[in-house]
Amino acid sequence: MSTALPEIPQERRLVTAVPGPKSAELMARRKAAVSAGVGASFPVFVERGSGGILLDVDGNSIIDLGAGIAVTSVGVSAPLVVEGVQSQVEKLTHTCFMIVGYDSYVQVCEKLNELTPGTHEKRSALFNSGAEAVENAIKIARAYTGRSEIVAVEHGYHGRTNLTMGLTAKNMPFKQSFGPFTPGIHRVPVAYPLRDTRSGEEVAAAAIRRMESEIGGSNIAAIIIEPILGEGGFIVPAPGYLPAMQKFANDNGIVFIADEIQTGFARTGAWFASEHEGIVPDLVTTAKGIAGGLPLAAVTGRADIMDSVHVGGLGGTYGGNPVACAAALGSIQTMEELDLVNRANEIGEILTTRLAALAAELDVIAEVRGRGAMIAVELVKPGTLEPAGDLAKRVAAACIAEGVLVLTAGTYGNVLRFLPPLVIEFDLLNEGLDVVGEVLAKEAANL
Ligand code: PLZ
Repeated sequence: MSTALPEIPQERRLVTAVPGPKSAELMARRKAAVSAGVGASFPVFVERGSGGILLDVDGNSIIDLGAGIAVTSVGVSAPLVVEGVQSQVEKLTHTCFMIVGYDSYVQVCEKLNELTPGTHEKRSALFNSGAEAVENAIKIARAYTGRSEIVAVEHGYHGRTNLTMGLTAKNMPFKQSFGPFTPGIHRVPVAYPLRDTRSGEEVAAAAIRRMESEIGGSNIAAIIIEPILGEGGFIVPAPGYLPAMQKFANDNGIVFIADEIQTGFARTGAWFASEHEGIVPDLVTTAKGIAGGLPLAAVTGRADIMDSVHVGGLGGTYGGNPVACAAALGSIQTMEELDLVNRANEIGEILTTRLAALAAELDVIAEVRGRGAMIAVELVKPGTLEPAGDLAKRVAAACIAEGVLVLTAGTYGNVLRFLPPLVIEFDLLNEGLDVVGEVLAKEAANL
């Protein structure tokens, strides 16, 4: 089935200022119709996309270095995702899987059980959003252990629902004025190499001392950690931290949950980021890259844990919707056929080489870090570790005006993060990085 739309050339091309007049008009309508509580990183509206390009409503071709926050790893409207969705939507839009089944739900679970770390027997359950997957992972861990307490880490991000806000570390904009949060959540240190010179093992030991003294290992149902902390600023915990935390969990009958919602599905140059440190989590949460832009999320894990919940305890009207499942199967097939795991590593090479060269010239870059196609630079006031959050914001705003979309992140808002679609052409990626380099040099000079 063909959409008959002309192909979008893979080139940066500006035909108006960005934002152009049509985007400006839509921004005005948005202001009158949409809650002010829903933010907008950029005042731009987009009509189409493909590969590494987003085409805005004014006809500008913008290089996409964000992939909708690590979602469209196979590109926006990837052919196999479009085909899968189109044929599915004609046949069956919904049954509610808890009422009567359809095979694509089972296929997605089979694929998740196969691809997530570890060869043990696994089960999966499907949901709509990352936050919902995290909520369910916590429900499952509590049911399995019969315990209540949950441990999350500093700089962690897990969502915007009440439980997941509680797990999320950063106050603004995620938690401010939305409390109180659910009880039973504790936060322990994470190894943040740039800002903490201790080894991964030392930070884990401090976290473990805290858990033992303040909570008691036997009261903890789950420890939840992102193997690379996404919204927190692409913090790669110092080596040894994750294995030590997992060992403590295993030794104490605690369910170890890896939140791979941002890091999963080929993004970091492995199917899952846990693999980089040989971690085999008890449960893994996934979303974002799983379905090429359709809303789908999952919890996958040890069969005995996943099956410990009473029948009917997990579900929801739309979880694992057939159209979203068809998109996931198209997205996963694309990743396999195009070997996007390997491509993420190639993209990572380009990103780290180019950004390291920039860091050698610009003393506002304190660190280049990340894995695969999940790379960031942390910006500081020169000669200090004082975060330069305004600079990151100004760079992102100036980049979009030049036709390059770059996202910010970080507890202090001072991180530029690069999450290009994994299908982006290397020339286009390099052109995007040329622009970022020029803009950063110019803005840093005005610090
Ligand atoms: N866990 C690790 O990265 C979503 C949030 C954007 P949802 N991250 C992007 C924003 O400002 O809301 C995320 C994540 C990790 C959970 C989530 C939550 O996933 O699909 O946004 O609910």
